Amino acid sequence: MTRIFSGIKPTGHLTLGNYLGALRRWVDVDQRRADALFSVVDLHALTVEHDPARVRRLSRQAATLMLAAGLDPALCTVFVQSHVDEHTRLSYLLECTATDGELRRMIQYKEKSARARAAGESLRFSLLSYPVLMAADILAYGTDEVPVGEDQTQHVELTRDLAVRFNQRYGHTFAVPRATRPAVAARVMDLQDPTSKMGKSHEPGAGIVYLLDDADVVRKKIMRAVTDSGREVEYDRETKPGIANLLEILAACTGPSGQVGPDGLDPRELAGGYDSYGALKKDTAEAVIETLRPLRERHAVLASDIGAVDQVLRDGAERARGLARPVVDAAYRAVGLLPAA
Ligand code: AQP
Repeated sequence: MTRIFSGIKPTGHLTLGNYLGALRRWVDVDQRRADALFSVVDLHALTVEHDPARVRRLSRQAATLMLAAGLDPALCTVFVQSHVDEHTRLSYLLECTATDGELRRMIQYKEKSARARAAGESLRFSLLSYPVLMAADILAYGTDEVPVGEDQTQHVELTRDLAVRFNQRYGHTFAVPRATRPAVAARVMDLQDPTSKMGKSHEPGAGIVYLLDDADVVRKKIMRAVTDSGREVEYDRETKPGIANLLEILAACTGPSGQVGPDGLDPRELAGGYDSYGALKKDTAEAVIETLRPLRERHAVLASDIGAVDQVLRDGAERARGLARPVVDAAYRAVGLLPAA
């Protein structure tokens, strides 16, 4: 059976980008067709300055939202990365496989390090090595597919390179995974700056729709979205990034029969139905509100029984450990480390 792994970093409140670019597909498609593991990858939240209490709170909230979105522990494994030691054990071996040059070429590293430097902040070494830990997350489970948004595909490419290099040097140890992406909304952009992605750790959040925003707040944010010059509603990411973003969001939130479907409609076709920006914004706002409504309702129920969420995470970690340990032990033996007696 195909093995799938993917994760969410608890670096902020989950956004519409996380949902449309990743989470919804995990729920609608991936957990039903494969042996899928979904993780709150909390170690990745430590690569930048963070408040420990906030990371803890956001980790639990992310897990609760993943379940509220429809991940079903009877169908898939939901767990917290730091509960399974194999991730960090394997990460070190992969650090011994990766090169400094290939890590410095990662676009996310370049962007985040430039932002940190501009703010006069020092860089943590883990910001550079983070894609190696991500590779360990994936390779520890013999993963075949990694469903991710567009911004993560380069990291999955690196994971493939490391797996192939390791296998060639030390003998076949890892499955070589591939990235899969949603057909639309692979990169949801910030409503106030449609040339940069909607990122959960970006401040301030006026251009970001959070999954737990009230309907009124969602409506306001979308109605105030920055649009482009001209009045034609056309799908063109280059010349009309604001309108293209709204069309993509609308497409992703509106299935052919008015239902939410895994891949939604074609944003180009939708553009033809609008002769004003205002009407497009209004429909987009309502589509987003309806898409998020069931998730918000289930979140309220789950958040009132956090013991049940913690139990799901305990069971998930136990299963994940059982899958990862033999793979990571085999990697330790392959590189020449003496097995513990
Ligand atoms: N704007 C987005 N559009 C589409 N997909 C997105 N994803 C994130 N933002 C968008 C996808 O969500 C999954 C989980 O993301 P992550 O938690 O690993 O963090 P990230 O990719 O670094 O995204 P964020 O939310 O913007 O976090 P920060 O601000 O901390 O960097 C991934 O599959 C991602 O592709």
